[in-house]
Amino acid sequence: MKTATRILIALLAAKFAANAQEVANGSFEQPEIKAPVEILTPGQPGYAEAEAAMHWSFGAGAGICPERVLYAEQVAAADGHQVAFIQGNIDSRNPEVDPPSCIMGIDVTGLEAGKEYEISWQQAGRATDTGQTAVSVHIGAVAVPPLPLMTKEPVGTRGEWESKSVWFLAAAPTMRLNITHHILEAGSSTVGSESTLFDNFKISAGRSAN
Ligand SMILES: [Ca+2]
Repeated sequence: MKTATRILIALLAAKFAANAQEVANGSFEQPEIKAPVEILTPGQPGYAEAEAAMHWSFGAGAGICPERVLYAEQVAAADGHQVAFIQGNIDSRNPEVDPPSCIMGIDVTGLEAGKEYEISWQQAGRATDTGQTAVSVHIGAVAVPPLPLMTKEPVGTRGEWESKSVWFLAAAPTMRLNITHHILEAGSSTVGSESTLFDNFKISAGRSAN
């Protein structure tokens, strides 16, 4: 291959990489959770040190968990070996209140304003839960009110993954994606303990809006 061709390919690859849209750590495999740490959640040992590698931010009651452990006790990860979880609390049973403690979020980067993107992921109710949980999804940019992409949609499975997706119109190169967890109906377990697992967030290539 001629040198000029190699340089052209390298330049094109660099340009593509610079524009590539991304949900960083969408499979929650970073950082790898090793003993003595069981899970990564705010206030737990190792959480603050792990924040940069996680890319996501988690409210209290949310975080990253290995498969087959605690919140994911009876579930293999949908992708890789780790998942995210959000556990509701008693306040989230009030439909008028969405406490920040039930939220996880990330800055989605590399977007082109005016193009449409699809965000897809997999979610599962905790296998041992008996109540009914729900998920809301919002996306926003600085000075732009968060746009609801999904509002209190009930989680349809327990202990099994279901595939979900939403489309949004990019308003800026970086937008904040927030996932909010609700308890619609408390189960027979400890009040407010209902949890939902998430894995494998991905984003499509941008398409021109109609
Ligand atoms: Ca994973």
